[in-house]
Amino acid sequence: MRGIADAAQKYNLQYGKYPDSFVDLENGAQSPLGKPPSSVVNILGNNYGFKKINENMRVWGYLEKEKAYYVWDSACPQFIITTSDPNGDTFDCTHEIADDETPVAPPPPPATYKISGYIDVQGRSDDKGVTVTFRQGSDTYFAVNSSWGHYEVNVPAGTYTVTADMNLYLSAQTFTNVTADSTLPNTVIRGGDANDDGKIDSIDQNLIGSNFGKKCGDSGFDLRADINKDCMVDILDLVLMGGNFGLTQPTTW
Ligand SMILES: [Ca+2]
Ligand SMILES: [Ca+2]
Ligand SMILES: [Ca+2]
Repeated sequence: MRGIADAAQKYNLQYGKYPDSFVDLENGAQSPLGKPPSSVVNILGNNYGFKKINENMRVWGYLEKEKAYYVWDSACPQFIITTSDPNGDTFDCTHEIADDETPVAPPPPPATYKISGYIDVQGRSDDKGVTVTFRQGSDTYFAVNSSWGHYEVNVPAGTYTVTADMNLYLSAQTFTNVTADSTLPNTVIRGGDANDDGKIDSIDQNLIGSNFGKKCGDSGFDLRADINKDCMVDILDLVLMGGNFGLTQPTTW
C-alpha cells in the first residue's frame, strides 16, 4: 500500500484542504474535481476511495477489501490503519496509527471459546432438540443439543444471555461471561407448555385433558398434548404439566 502514500505525496494532499483542482506536482497537469487524477488511479488500481468532506478530503486504500483500510484524512495527523469503513461523513483519527511505509496486516478475527454443557428435557429419555442461544447485543450464536443432552458452541469473549428452549417446554435462562473455554452448569427445561406460549396454565391443562387417553393415529389426537413425545397422552404428560403449573418462562437455569 505504498501507492496511496506516493499518490498523496505527489498531489501534496497533506495540505489538507480540498483543492480547486488536482494538480500533478511533477507535470502540472490538472484533473477535474470529483474524481482522482488518472495517475492516482493508476497507482492505486481500483482499490481506492476518494471523498470530499466539507472542505476537507479523504483518500484511502484497501489493505483487505472491505475489511481493513489505509486512510489519510485531512483532519488526521497522518496515515492510519483502521478496520472502520472510511466511506462515511465523519472519521475517527484515534484509531491505530501506523507508519505509512509499513502497513500492518488486518486484525485477525476474534478468538472464540468453546462453551458446552448438558440440558435435560424433563420427562424424556431422548433429550434431543433443545436450542441453546447465546446472545450479546445483536450477535447471536446457536447450538442444538444431542440425544444425550450435550451441546457445544464457539463464541467470542463477552457477556452473554443464554437461553435453552424447545417446543412444549418453558425456556430456561442464565448469564455467562466468556473469557475461556468453559462448561455451563447443567440444567433442566420444564415441560407442559402445550401451546408453547411461555406459561403453563389452564389452556395447557385443557389441551392435555381433552386428549387424555389418545395415542398416535387416533382421530383428533393433538400432538401438542403429548409433552414427553411417547405417542400417547397419559398420566406422564399430566404430571409434567401439573408439576410446573403456574410457571412462566424463562425459568432459572
Ligand atoms: Ca418453548
Ligand atoms: Ca401454555
Ligand atoms: Ca406422552
